[in-house]
Amino acid sequence: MAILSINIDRLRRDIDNLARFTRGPGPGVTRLTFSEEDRAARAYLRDQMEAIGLRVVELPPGIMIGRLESTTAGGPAVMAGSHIDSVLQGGRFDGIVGVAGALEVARVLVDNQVPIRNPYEVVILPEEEGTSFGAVLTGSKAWVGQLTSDRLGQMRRADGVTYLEAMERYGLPASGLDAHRLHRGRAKAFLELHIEQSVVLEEAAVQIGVVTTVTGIRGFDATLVGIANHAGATPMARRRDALAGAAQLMAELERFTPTLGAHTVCTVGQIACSPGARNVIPGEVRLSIDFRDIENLDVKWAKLASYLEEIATRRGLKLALGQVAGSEPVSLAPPLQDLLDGIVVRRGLSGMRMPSGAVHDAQIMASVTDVGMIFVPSREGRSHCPEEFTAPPDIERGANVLLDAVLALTSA
Ligand code: HGY
Ligand code: MN
Ligand code: MN
Repeated sequence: MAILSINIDRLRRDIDNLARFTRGPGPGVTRLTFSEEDRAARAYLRDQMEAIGLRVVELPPGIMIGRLESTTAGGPAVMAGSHIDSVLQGGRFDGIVGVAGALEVARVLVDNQVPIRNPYEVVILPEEEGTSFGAVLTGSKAWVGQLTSDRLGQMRRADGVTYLEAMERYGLPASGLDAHRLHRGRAKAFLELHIEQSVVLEEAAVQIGVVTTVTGIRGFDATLVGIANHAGATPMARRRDALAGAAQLMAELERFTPTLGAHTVCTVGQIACSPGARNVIPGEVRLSIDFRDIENLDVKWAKLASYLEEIATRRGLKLALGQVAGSEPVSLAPPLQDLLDGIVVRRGLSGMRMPSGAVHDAQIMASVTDVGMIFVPSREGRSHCPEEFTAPPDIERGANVLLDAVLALTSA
């Protein structure tokens, strides 16, 4: 059979159309799990998948699957996909390139009546970013059974609604969670095409990244407690200022983290100060801490945490650290890395193997099947912001690598 290729115009149209499902006002894309914008994006994807004859289902915990049946004997499904939820005021490409890419691959299979031995499934995963319910990778974790129904019943959005309640309001019964769990054996492989979200490919002028390892992550809520007091009447030497302590803690965290390793990163992305008044010394500050590395997370975090405790104690503040999320670093399947490398060479592209500093549902799917990830360059490494951009020719190359991988896995 002649070499097949994806149609970048169709793929770009999907990316543009999906970018319209965003909560305004504000720049970039804000699409939260089980929101009206999420519902509209899913309806769009359902229409696109049904239009080419895929059978579409939605399952608890909010997974959407478009399935193309095997033309021969059947067997476990070859899955490709990613997520459609976003961070607050994020970009148009994160997650979407993998979903739209997987959909475009299905169109190529259908248009060309490609015989496939294994069924092919486009998989759309919910709440990857953790924007609504506070923990990354929630949908994939719940699907493979790493998060229980009880836990989903405790995870709350800012308005107090739990994941389970939001899912039921969306129309998916909580009682179906166990029955629809993804067990080993149901998938032959899971492939995720994704933007790189860093500068490595661009700076090396390489077209395709073949992911070797996906970083591990720990998410913490930190609370720093001091003493609220009068801003005018309390001398500087007698203060227990929680916000000034938080400022020192953040500065030290930035200084200390690189001493732990080349791949160690740590971010405070949210901060809330109480009572938050101009003339009151802050009595309590809450911070989010996102800590990542590709190895030895617990040992490194223990060092950092004890240093943070030391700073708090020196200032007479109490520091409480509660873990809200965590995933281990995962090495992706070597045979799929080899397969992707071979495709890159056969297509005449430049490629390199690389770790991922972002987390991905792929690392959770790796607990039940072989996983491969394809990266395409991000302009200036920008992501999780409205400026996120990947050029169409880069997306086209990545989607063609995905296509060839699906062809290889469904026919082998
Ligand atoms: O936070 C992450 O690494 C991912 O983009 N959800
Ligand atoms: Mn993201
Ligand atoms: Mn993503």
